[in-house]
This record gives sequence, C-alpha cells and structure tokens, in this order.
Amino acid sequence: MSGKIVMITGASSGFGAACARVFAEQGNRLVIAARRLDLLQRLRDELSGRVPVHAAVLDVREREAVQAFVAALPEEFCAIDLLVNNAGLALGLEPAQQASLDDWDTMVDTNIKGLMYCTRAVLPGMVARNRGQIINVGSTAGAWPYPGGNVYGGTKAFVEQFTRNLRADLLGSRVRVSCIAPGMAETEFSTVRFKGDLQKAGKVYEGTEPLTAGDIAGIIKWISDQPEHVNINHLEVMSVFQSWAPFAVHRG
Ligand code: NDP
Ligand code: 8X3
Repeated sequence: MSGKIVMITGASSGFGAACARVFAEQGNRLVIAARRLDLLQRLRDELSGRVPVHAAVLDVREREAVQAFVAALPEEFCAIDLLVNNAGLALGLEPAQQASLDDWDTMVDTNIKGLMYCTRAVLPGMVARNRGQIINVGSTAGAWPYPGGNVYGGTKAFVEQFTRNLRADLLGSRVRVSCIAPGMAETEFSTVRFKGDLQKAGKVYEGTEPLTAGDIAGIIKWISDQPEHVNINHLEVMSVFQSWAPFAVHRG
C-alpha cells in the first residue's frame, strides 16, 4: 500500500505513533490526531520531510468535534483510505466494588464511544467510494478476563463485537474491517493506567520481553497490506513471555 490516506487516532504515543512511522515509510499521507498537540507536532516534524502530514488535536470523546474534524479535513487528506481506531486507555486496576466510576466513564467514553464516533464519521465516505479499511485496536482483555480488568476488558469486548457487526453491515461493499487484539505491550499504557506511577508501571514489564509498539504497528501494516479481497477479521497477538493461567478457585 502506498500513497494512501491513513488516519490514526491516539497518534501521540505508543502504537499510534509507531503506526505513523511505519505508514510514513510506505509513502502514505497521514492524518495524526490525539489530545497532546506538542507530541503530534514533534511527530509531524519528524515525518513531514517524507510524506504530507496533517496533525491536529482531537479528543475522540467529543462527538461533535469528531464529526467536524473529519468534515473539515483539507482536500488532500479527506478521502481516508485507512482509519486506525487506536486511541484508548485503561484506568486503574481495582476490583469492581472499589473502582472509580469516573475512571469507568472515561474508559467507556474513549474506548467505546470515541471509537464509535470516529467510525461513524469516516465510514460513509468509504462506503461511497466502495474502498477503505478500518483497523480497530482491541485487546486480549476483550476475551480473557483478569482481576481488575472489569470495565477495560468490557470496552475491548465491545471493540471486538463491533468489528464483527460492522463486517455484517458492510457485506456487499469492499470496505474492510479488522480487530487486532494485542496482549501486554510496553508503551505509556501502564503509566496512564497507574496515573503516572512509573515504578508501578515498570513492574508490569519487569523480567519480561513485552510486545513493542513497533511490533504492533508492523502487524497493523501487514493487515493493511493484504490483497483487497482479504479481510483479517480478528488477530490476537502476545509476547512469548505471556500466556494464560488456570481458572482461579476459591476454597472457603
Ligand atoms: P499509549 O498510552 O502509549 O497511547 C494511547 C494513545 O491514545 C495516546 O496517543 C493518547 O494520546 C491517546 N488517547 C487517549 N485518550 C484519548 C482521547 N480521549 N482522544 C484522543 N486520543 C486519546 O498506549 P498504547 O499505545 O498501548 O495504547 C493504544 C491502544 O492500544 C489503546 O486502545 C489500548 O487500549 C490498546 N492496547 C494496549 C495494549 C498495551 O499493553 N499497551 C495491549 C492491547 C491494547 P493523548 O493522551 O495525547 O490524547
Ligand atoms: C492491554 C493488555 O492485559 O494489560 O490491553 O489488559 S492488558
């Protein structure tokens, strides 16, 4: 794939920034969005010698802003070929009975509603052009529960099922939709989850070789590089340092 228009949400760090670098290497035009403009500008400065880059603040939780953002894209960026719905976060690891409702709201608003808004804003153009692709970033947490994963896992289960239902709606068009479900990857993810506690965040990856943002960006590129009649529905990926545990049993 080259010379396409790729929009990446949550491009200021982690998977999103790595995707921007990978898609720039292929000569694609980039629309990069997130809340932290300084980081986006740095990324744009790094990549804009190679490809055209449109960098702008977008909080995916703001429904009207998402619609306006897509509607007002400059002409050379407006016919989006690939949307990487990546913006998302986990907040907290407390059991449900102690978790913060504000954190739960933020995860639902970002991981579910934000992804919905971006999809709804971009999809009509893709369907009209009978061309395009959406790659949603889910998580192993969407299929495999763990203590404290409560609402985060629930939001990622939504991403998985929404992806499949989009495919059902899009049958008859050539628009492709995929969900990639990564396991533990070292990005700003844990720093955000633990609200800036770097020590706690670092412990998540200690003694392991987690997935990297570059690993995930490479896989997202591979999904997009498949022949246009090939749709990867779901792709789950883990570091070899991660696996499942047996069912937990409480003996009272
Ligand atoms: P990072 O924290 O490094 O990146 C998250 C990105 O999302 C940032 O660019 C952040 O930008 C953006 N973001 C968060 N909230 C919003 C918002 N309201 N509007 C727009 N952008 C937002 O973590 P990752 O790269 O790891 O996370 C990317 C995606 O991957 C998430 O959906 C995450 O759930 C998922 N994931 C992560 C895994 C991991 O272990 N790291 C594993 C599986 C899935 P800014 O703060 O500037 O807005
Ligand atoms: C991120 C992976 O296992 O921390 O989605 O939930 S995990």
